[in-house]
Amino acid sequence: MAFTLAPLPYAFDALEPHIDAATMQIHHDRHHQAYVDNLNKAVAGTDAENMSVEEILANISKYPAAVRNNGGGHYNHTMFWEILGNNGSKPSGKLADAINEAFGSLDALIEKMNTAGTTRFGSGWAWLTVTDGKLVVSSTANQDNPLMDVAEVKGTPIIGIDVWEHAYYLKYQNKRPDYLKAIWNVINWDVVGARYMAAL
Ligand code: MN3
Repeated sequence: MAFTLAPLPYAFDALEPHIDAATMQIHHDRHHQAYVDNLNKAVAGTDAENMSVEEILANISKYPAAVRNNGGGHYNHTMFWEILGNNGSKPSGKLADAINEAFGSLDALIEKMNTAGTTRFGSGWAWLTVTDGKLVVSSTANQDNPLMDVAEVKGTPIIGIDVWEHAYYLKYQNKRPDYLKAIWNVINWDVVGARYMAAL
């Protein structure tokens, strides 16, 4: 059973003006499609062909780099599209309580995530992860993520922010901090809250 690219769950221009339509279209239709295609090539004829991407990531140290890069790329982008949306939501319920407990406030969490994203040299991701029931901020290089057995901070990611240049260069050029500031306007906190509850 081959891995497939799901359609973007909203229009390409749904995140305007914070994330532009051209970036979303290229990012989803070309970059994510390439991760899916290359993952399928990398697992063809191996045991991983019939595993879920989560199962593969949990034992990623046993696989070649092509599986790590493209399996991570497929998982990370699938989650990225889901946690974005322009619905004006805010953290609520148990997630809001957990954010306040761990970081003091939503603004403090955002600042910590943006520092993680800004200081990640080269390409990678900033993460909010549930680790042993607690919320933790971290970052990874390339397409690594906290589900991988090689990750420094392991757990279940509930927010992942793509800091590869392809995620922001058309609109923000070299200004990664401006992109990171803007993206918090289009986080779908209802989805993040559901991911949090599922991760506990
Ligand atoms: Mn990307």
